[in-house]
Amino acid sequence: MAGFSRRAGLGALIGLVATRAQANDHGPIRAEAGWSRAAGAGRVGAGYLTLRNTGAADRLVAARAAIAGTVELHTHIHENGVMRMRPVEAIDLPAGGTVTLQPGGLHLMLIDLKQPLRQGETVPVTLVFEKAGEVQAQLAVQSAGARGPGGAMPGGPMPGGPMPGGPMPGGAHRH
Ligand SMILES: [Cu+2]
Repeated sequence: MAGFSRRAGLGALIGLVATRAQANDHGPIRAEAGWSRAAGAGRVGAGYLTLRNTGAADRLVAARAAIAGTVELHTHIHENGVMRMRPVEAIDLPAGGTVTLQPGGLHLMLIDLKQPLRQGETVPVTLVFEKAGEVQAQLAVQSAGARGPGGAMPGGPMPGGPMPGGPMPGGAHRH
């Protein structure tokens, strides 16, 4: 009898772990259409994606990636006609809402790249939400001058239109 209950307990534990893993995959928040731009090791890279929330209001509070020493949450602000980046504490995701991280706006900043971001590769990123916990995202690396995730963009140019002052040079992500 003792052996039986031990096995039953183990089964329950495995069941619990499986449920938790499943809850992560099918949680209220999905990260879609993630992309990045090619960048060299030691440099910084940017991460763009769309966050879809089918649950309660939440906040993206952190992110990490094996490829980068640090991942920061950034936004762009216009200051005297110049576009600058600024770190933000969190990115709000309204209940049932969608937030798009895109060039010229909110983005992930992959700082201190341990390996180059190579065009054609896909880089995994872990997003940490205040309530939903961790959500996995994939960034498909585009060319260094890409404006969008390539074939995944319906209707052509980015909704925000081209960046004032033309394409963002690699140096635009200097701090
Ligand atoms: Cu940035």
